[in-house]
Amino acid sequence: MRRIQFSRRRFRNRMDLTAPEAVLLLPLSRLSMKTSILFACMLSLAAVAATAQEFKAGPLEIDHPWSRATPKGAKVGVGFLTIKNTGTAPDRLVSGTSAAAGKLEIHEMSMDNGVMKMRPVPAGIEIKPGETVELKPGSFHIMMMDLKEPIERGKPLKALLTFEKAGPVEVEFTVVAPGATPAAAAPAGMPGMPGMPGMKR
Ligand SMILES: [Cu+2]
Repeated sequence: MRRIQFSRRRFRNRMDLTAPEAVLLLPLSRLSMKTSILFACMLSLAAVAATAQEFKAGPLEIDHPWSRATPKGAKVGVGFLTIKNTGTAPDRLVSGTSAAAGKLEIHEMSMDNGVMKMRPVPAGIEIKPGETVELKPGSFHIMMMDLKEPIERGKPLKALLTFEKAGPVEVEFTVVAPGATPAAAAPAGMPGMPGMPGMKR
């Protein structure tokens, strides 16, 4: 009997407290929700700004160059990007250099008797007018050979890419975690590509 009275009193006390509080809390919670939505928007904008970098060389648009962090002592790194040719003449990515690497090579990965292999593409990559060529895992990529130091996550990597007609253009690779694929670089619905393991040189 006593217990019931006690709990009832507590219940009433709580109700008395929550009634005015509820009035105060409603706009407060709305405000915090708005703030958190705004904050989320700001965060996603920052993420876009960090990954969706665009560089121009004449009629060529180079979109979000990205690379993967490498373990200590690793001698090779890899770079990916998208090149769009908005012009009327074909062009060709022929070479590149970077202070971070001894040399840059243009490579292609392909299946050879069920084994993923990569090979240099000395002639470079052609980008026809109106065409978009994607350098991506499992396909064309820029191989960074003889790395001077490991490629560090979050530390942009500068390189100079040279096109046959558009000439040289400085780009900056966004560096993601090893094995990671930036969302911007992997269109929805695209199956995850296998990384370097299993690849023979
Ligand atoms: Cu390669």
